Amino acid sequence: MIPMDTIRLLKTRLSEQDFNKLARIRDAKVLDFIAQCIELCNPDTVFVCTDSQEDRQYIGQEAIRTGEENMLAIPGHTFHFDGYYDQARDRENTKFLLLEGVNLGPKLNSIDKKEGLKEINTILKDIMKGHKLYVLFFCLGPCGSDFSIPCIQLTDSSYVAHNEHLLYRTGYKEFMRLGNCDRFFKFLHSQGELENNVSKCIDKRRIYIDIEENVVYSMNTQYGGNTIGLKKLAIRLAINLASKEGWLTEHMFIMGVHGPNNRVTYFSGAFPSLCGKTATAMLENETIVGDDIAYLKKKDGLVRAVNVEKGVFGIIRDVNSVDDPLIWEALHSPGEIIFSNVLVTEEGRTYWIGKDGELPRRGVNYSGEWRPGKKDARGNEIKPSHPNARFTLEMNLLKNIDPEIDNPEGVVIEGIVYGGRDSDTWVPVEESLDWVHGIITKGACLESETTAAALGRIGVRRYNPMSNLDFLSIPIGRYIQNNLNFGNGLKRCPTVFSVNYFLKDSNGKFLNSKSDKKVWFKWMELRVHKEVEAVETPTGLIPKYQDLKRLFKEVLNRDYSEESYNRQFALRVRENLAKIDRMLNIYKRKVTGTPDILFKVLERQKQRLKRIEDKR
Ligand code: SPV
Ligand code: MN
Repeated sequence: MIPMDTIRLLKTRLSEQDFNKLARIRDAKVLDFIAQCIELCNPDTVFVCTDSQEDRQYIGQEAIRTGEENMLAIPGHTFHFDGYYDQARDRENTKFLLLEGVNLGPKLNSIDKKEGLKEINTILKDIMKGHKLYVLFFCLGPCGSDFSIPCIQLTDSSYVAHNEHLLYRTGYKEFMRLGNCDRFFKFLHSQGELENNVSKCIDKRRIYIDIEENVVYSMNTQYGGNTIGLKKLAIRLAINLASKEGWLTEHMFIMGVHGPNNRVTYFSGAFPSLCGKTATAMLENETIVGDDIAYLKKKDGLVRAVNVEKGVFGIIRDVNSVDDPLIWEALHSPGEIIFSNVLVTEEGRTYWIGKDGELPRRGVNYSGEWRPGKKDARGNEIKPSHPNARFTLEMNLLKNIDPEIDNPEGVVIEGIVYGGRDSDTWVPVEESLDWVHGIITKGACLESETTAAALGRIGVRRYNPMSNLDFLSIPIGRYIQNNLNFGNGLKRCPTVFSVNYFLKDSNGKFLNSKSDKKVWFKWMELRVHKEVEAVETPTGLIPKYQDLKRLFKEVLNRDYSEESYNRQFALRVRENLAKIDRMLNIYKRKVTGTPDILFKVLERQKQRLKRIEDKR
């Protein structure tokens, strides 16, 4: 039964047409949530978006009408700017609303639920005055799949709504089909007061997550990572839900690696932001299922995974015609694409750091009018585009889209890869000794030198287990244990690997070129099927020189010298020992509920490394 108050409120605040659209969803919880949000945020008007092409087009038109997006020269392309201080995920103001007595451990940011709700209710009061509220329904994962989670997004930003239409499957019909179901996520977003079309009250930027109620509130921000509910807000809710239900939500791409005789082997891979995750999922001659978030479930003794998205919100920096030919082509062809925080010229062309061609002599970017050499208030140069500038597109604009992307059963995952930005410790590619060794020494010990994707200092080594630290909504120890347990009882357990694209020599020069990763993936594909041998080292199994020499020739038509191999694959004993000490320190002191096995596996690896050190 839907309470009369809810009906009454919706009837007074919505047009007849929009009310009728909502009324077809006969779910009291859905309607109550919408009614409460309308009452609190007080928008001028409400638009209810169904799955129809017409409604979808309306959202795109709204983004232009409101000025949140503007058109570029290529048909279908638009651009958007976030505020100068709103260019990345805001870790500090992203918090879990926790009931008294609930503790997620010291590394996870939280606030007492009562206090937090009071704070955001004050901020949200009347926040949508003068704005239109868009009510949107989506589905995380393919519709009609048991992987999938229906979601409601309420936002007063047509830019956020437009992004979500490119990134997610629409879910209005899914909500109608499911009727009264308890298992859905809710997102409320307001960009707040605007000045020159960007959120003005950055000091009141908050992203508060309620894992009991499966709802996330986001306000006074526009940057996608803070606002696109189904992306990094949903991942936090899904990690908690997966933990309760016995599956995994991972910050992972999914790709098909093409082996001999037309064999396709699916890999998933976790990399912190700006460490080559999208570039890997987009490798030439391979196929992409997803580039950011995967749900993994065990079915009939196999690991199956779906991409929860259908589009890419990718980093545009350094996208160029040589390293990223497929993205490059899409970005230069007509089609619905949103560019955020790039440089735009008078002629409606775009430019970003690392793009082919000449730097324009003037343009507009997230800092306003821009010319080369422009400085910020502290005297630092403002680059033409922000390092975290992005593009949003639907994956059907990409030529390498994998045919299984919408398979409701997902794809079978046979390899899992962990990679971070590491200048001096890990070798370029390495297989773990077994599942537990892989989850612990590669996944749980993932570190990365910081980048521009989150606010804060750049270039500092940060611990980031499974590249999921920013999104964990359960204690880290439990999350590691869930990953360990996931390997139990499988008929075919995925092989766990690490990669490192960022190894440097003592002069700070990269030891690998960007294209080398193509070879590492072909090698891993062969290893999954045990078709090449490997060399055992104290940290795992590395390629044999002869196999890489052959693969470099076959894949890249390049000679690969033994000298390069020796430099790249040398065991860095001191650095590996130092890393183990850093990890032991974190897991002993800063993590609650670390599984005992983690200490044992790391101690054993330490002993193996020490024996080598003693011999040297
Ligand atoms: C990431 O930073 O990992 C992204 C972009 O995928 S964001 O949406 O900001 O999280
Ligand atoms: Mn991501």
